[in-house]
Order: sequence, then structure tokens, then C-alpha cells
Amino acid sequence: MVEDIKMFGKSLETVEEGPEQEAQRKAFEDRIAHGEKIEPGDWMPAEYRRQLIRMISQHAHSEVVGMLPEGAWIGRAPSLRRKMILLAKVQDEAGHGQYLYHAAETLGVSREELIEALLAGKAKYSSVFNYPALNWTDVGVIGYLVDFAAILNQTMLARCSYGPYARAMVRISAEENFNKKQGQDLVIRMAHGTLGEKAMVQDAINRWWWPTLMMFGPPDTASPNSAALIRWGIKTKTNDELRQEFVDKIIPELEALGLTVPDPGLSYGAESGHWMTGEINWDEFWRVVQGQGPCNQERMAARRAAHEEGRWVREALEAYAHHQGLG
Ligand code: FAQ
Repeated sequence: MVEDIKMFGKSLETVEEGPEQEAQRKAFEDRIAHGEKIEPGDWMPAEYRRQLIRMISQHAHSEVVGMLPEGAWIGRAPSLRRKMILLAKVQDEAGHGQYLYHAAETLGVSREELIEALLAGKAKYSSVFNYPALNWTDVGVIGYLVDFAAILNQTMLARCSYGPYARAMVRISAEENFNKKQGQDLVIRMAHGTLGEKAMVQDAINRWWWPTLMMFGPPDTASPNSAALIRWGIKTKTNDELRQEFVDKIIPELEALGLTVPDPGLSYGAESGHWMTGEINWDEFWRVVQGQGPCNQERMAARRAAHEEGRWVREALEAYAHHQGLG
């Protein structure tokens, strides 16, 4: 069997699988089955490497693009305290992008290639960040719903079989928990505020509910990558399992605040103990993933502009490194 990984314009690895590779693959899978972490210099199947680069780079891009909807509100935060909290959160997201690009680099791909793929529209980032943050309340709802969804996913990934990704996730999840708390705090205050404030927070939940559910990815029946990811211990839960966990946790919390979700089909299964949602609009999800969401163009334009504006900094750093004999 020939595995030829073509990604970011170059071939990372070409492996002819004979008896020797078969034995390597078996030893590799045994290590994963025994809960050992795979580390950068270790032998790994080309497809394992490809899946990790795909997923970690998408994750990194999501953190960086994810700074945009909330970042737009830093200048309009209603108090100094709220401004400081939001600044710290957005800065955390930049840091998460950094950890993740580093983790991807351990797999033999450069940060420049990854960013180039994003800017060329070849790499994905989370669909949820292609929706607009229309008012201040959205900042709270993004923190509460989107960060909560991200935490559930990242807590699972902290147990993933690839060491650098798992370790990045431990740190990111801890920071993300604080980020969620700022959102939850804002939502609780608004829900207990004036009628106008409560209406605003309900409106924001109505707009972010479905995009948050879509964040977990397509249903298991339409998820081509899940089988390989689960087989190799990269993901340990499926998209639908994590989505269900989120719904079961968040609905009672929202109910306790007197808030609802915009889903007439929502029901509680007394026997299963699970909240069942109505049908998710997967056509909308795929449209957004394919670049036709409300803000895809705006997000990419912002990233391209930031990349251009930062060019002189990168060039200056390179020139300095060269001058010091480091480049
Ligand atoms: N958006 O076969 P599957 C955050 C693509 S971080 C766009 O099921 P997989 C922090 C998928 O890539 C949020 N595309 O894929 C924050 C694949 O396309 P490909 C990001 C999506 O990998 C909070 C195709 O569909 N988190 O929020 C999406 O098994 C607040 C088929 O899908 C991560 O990236 C989507 N939602 O499962 C920042 C976590 N879903 O690559 C600021 C790591 C799927 O074959 C503010 N990633 N696709 O061309 C994962 O856990 C997984 O990759 C999934 C998707 C669960 C996202």
C-alpha cells in the first residue's frame, strides 16, 4: 500500500507498507492501546500524521480567527473591568493559537505553510466564528456557550494519543475555563437584570444556539474522519456524543436562569436521561464550512490584512536573527 501525504503543497512522507512497516504499525497501535503517548520523533503512520496536522492546524486557525468576533467589542466594553477581562480573554486565544501552531510544527510542517493555507482559503477553521457578534451581550454568550463547547472538546483532546497536542490541551482547557466563567458571569448578570437586558441575552442565545451545536462537527453518519481519529486515540468521543454532553449540561443551566433555546423540538427523555434537540440545519453548516456564512469573507479579509500589516515585524525579526548569525 502506498500512503502519499500531500498537504500544503508538498509531500510529507511516502511509505511503501511491507512486513517491516506492518510490524511498526502494530507496535504503534499497541502503544496507543496501552495509553502511551506518541512523541514527535516516534514512528507513526503517515495517515496519523496527516490527521493530526489537519486537526491541530484547524484548531489553531480557529483560535486566531475566533479572536475577531469578540475583539471587535474591546473598544466598546461598558466598563474598565469588562474591557480588561475581554482583553485578557482575546489575548489567551492568541496564546492558544501559538501553542497549537507549535504542536503542529512538531509534525514536520511549518507555521508559514499552515498560515499560507489559511490565507489561501485552503484550510478550515471553526464554522462558529463566521457568525457576527452584534452587540455586547454576544460577548457573554460566546464565552458561555462557545467556550463551554470548546472546553468539552478540548478536555477530551487532553487525553489524545499525541503528546504535544494533549499537553497543549491541558493548559488551554484551564485557561478556557476562566474564559467561560467571564461569559457565564455576564449572562447571569444580564438574565437577572432589567427586562431589556434579559431580552438582549435571550436574543443572543437565540442567534448563537445552533451555530454552537454545529461546532461539534457533522453528525457521526457524515463524519469521514472520526473512524481513523478514534481508532488512533486522537478523539475518544464522537461528534454526536460530545454534542449530547453539551446539550445535557447547558439546558438545565439555562433553564435555571429563565432562558430558553430556539428549538421547538427540544424534549427531555425521562428514560434515556438525555435532552433531545430538533433537527440541526446541516445545509447551513456545510454552506458556512464552504465559505458562504454571514462573515466568512470579512473574517478572511481581516486575517489577510493583519498578516500584511505584520509583515515588517516578521522581516525585522528575520533580519535581526540573520545579523546575529541565527538565521
Ligand atoms: N467548522 O470528519 P469530521 C474555540 C470539517 S476552538 C468547520 O467530523 P473531524 C476556542 C472537518 O474539518 C474551536 N469545519 O471532522 C474559542 C472535515 O473537513 P476536512 C475549534 C468543520 O475532524 C472559543 C469535515 O468537516 N476546535 O472555539 C467543523 O473528525 C471562543 C468533516 O468533519 C477544534 O478545532 C466545524 N465546526 O471533527 C476561541 C478542536 N466540523 O478537514 C474564541 C479540534 C467539522 O476533512 C472564542 N477539532 N468540520 O476537510 C476537532 O475536535 C474536530 O476536528 C472536529 C471535527 C470535532 C471539529
